[in-house]
Formats: sequence, structure tokens, C-alpha cells
Amino acid sequence: MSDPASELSELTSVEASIALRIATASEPDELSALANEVNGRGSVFVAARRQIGSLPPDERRQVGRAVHDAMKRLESLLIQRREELEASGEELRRRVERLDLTEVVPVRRRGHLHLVSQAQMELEDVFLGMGFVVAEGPEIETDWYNFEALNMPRDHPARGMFDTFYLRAGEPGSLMLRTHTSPVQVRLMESESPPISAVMPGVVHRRDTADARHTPTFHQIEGLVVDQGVTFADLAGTIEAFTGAYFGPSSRSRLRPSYFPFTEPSAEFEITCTICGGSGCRTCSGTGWIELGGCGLVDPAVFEAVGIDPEVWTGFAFGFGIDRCVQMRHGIADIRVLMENDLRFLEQF
Ligand code: FA5
Repeated sequence: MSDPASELSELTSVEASIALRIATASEPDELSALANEVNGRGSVFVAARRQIGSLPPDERRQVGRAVHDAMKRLESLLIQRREELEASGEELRRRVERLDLTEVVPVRRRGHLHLVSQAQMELEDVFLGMGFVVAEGPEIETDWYNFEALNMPRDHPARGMFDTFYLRAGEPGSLMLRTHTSPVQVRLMESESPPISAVMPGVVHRRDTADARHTPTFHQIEGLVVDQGVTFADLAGTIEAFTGAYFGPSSRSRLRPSYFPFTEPSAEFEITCTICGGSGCRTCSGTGWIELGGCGLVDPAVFEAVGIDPEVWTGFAFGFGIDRCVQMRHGIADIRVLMENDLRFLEQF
């Protein structure tokens, strides 16, 4: 062994060099190699320790302690750095593997609202913009709401307009699937005091034979305005505003005299058939026009049935088919596709 002073100074500089490399190691493998330099076969510390026995007795203790302390310091640095690397590796792994269940991954939409539901919401928006509120009523109705209060007592011939699905429950003929949304008018007038401006969308059912313009289950949206001094011009203006907003300003519509027991006078409103552009086709039965709904001024008999004074209050009402509107807006030749759930059709909207 060279002289102890230079031996100790060399060990000190080796210790400093290894300590620096431990501090900057970024992989556990690097630490294993450094551990070998501290206490493995090629370690200068191990070699120095082996030679301690050849030193004069008074130097053995000093050099022995210096080698021992240097090795202990480096070993504790190795342990500390290994722990640091493990902690950051663990953190990294946690970050990579963590499943963030709140994360919204942008993927292709797998589903959407049915075209008729989309239309219903769009129509509600049109009317909300015109100052109407949206109300709803039950799909199973009583004779009173579906017919009686609407000025159609039993055996009234107008009941024939609505071929009804009755329920086998209660008194025969007392409960039915509602045939139109007009009963919701009655419910609203019973529960609210005028003035009223509301639209009432919903599903309705009739024993109608399915064809290009009819299905037994379909949707209507009812409108009701009750106020003082309401005229037919208010009704006509409202319908024009709605058809313009929903079908676009170039759509052509017309009102034709009609009959409903709950309105007087009554009319039906039609738009030009969008399938043939008005020239006549199978969908419009060759007329060039498609009926969208019925309307009129609220019949005083209806006001009396719900306890509203017809001497004070006036009103208009309308009800049109949502499916029919969808059919005309999208130029669908046969309305039955709306009920068939064919994804090739539905996915287009
Ligand atoms: C009625 O249902 C009246 N309640 C409308 C009304 C309300 C009039 C308020 C006056 C005041 P109607 O039976 O004509 O009327 O039906 C209205 C609309 O529903 C029709 O113009 C059509 O657009 C739609 N409709 C009727 N039957 C069917 C059907 N089977 N399939 C699809 N749509 C239909």
C-alpha cells in the first residue's frame, strides 16, 4: 500500500466521484453497477480494506475507519437514490395506468334521438320562442277528457272521426288510449286560469289503417291560447309563423274550412306536398296538398265544460301531426318508415 495519506485522499476522490454518479443515476441498473464499485469485486474500498492488515498498527485504525465510513456513506446514498427512483417510477406507472372514469373520450356517437323526438323538441322551441309554455297530459284518457268536455257527448257522430282503442278496464268505453292531444287542452283549462298560451305534444293512437300518410300510433302537438279578444286572424298568424319557422319561408300553406265539435269556426291547414312539389303524387293522393292539422276558435261549449266564462274569454286551438310535419320537411314518401326502426333510415338524421 502507498502511503496512507495519499491512499486516503485517493479514496476520498473516488468516494466523491461515485457519490456524484449515484445522485445523477436515472435507472436502477446504474445503481447496481455503482453498488459493485462500492463493495463488489473491483471496489477500491474492498481492496483497501484487504490491505489494512499490512499497515503499521497505529495507522490501521485510522485507515480502517475511513474506508468503513466511506463505504457506509455510499451505501446509504445508494439506498436513498434507489428509493427515489422507485417512487418516481411508481408514480409514473400510476399515472400511465390510472383509469380516469370521468374522462370523456371523443368517440363517434352511437345513438341519437329518434327523428320524431328531434322534431318535437324543435317544434317546442319554435313555440317557446313565440311565448307559449309546454304542457303534457296522460296517454290513457277518460271519456270526459277525450270526448265529452270537447263537446262530443256519447253517440255524437263526430266521435266517428276518431276510431278509438278502448281499454278493458272500468266501465266499458270509459277508458281509452287518447285519440288526439286535445284532451290536454281541457286538463289545462281546468287547472289554470286564463290567460293561457300553451303547446301540448304527445303520442296518440287510432285504429287507422296504415298507409303513406297514416300510422295507428303517431304524435300530435296541440296549441291553445285563451285570452280576451282573440280572433281568427291571431290563429292564422300563429300558424303562418310556425310553418315559416319549421318549413322555411318558401313553404306554402293554406287554411280550408272544416269541422271539429270543439272549435267554431274550424279549419284545417295544409302545406304544398314536398314529395311532388304540388303536382300531385301517391303520398298526397294526387291533390298536391298535405293536411298538417286542424284548428279553430274554442267553442263556447268547451269553455262552459271547464268553467271558463265564454262571455269574457275567447281563444283559439290547433292540433297537428308531428310525424306528418317530419314527413313533409324531409320529403319522406311513406310515413310508415318513421315507425319501422330501420337503422339505415334513422341513422341519416
Ligand atoms: C285532430 O286530431 C284535432 N284534435 C285537431 C284539432 C285540435 C282541431 C284543436 C281543432 C282544434 P285530426 O284528426 O284532423 O284532428 O288530426 C290532426 C292531424 O293529425 C292531421 O292533420 C294529421 O297531420 C295528423 N294525423 C291524423 N291521423 C293520423 C295518422 N293516423 N297518422 C299520422 N298522422 C295523423
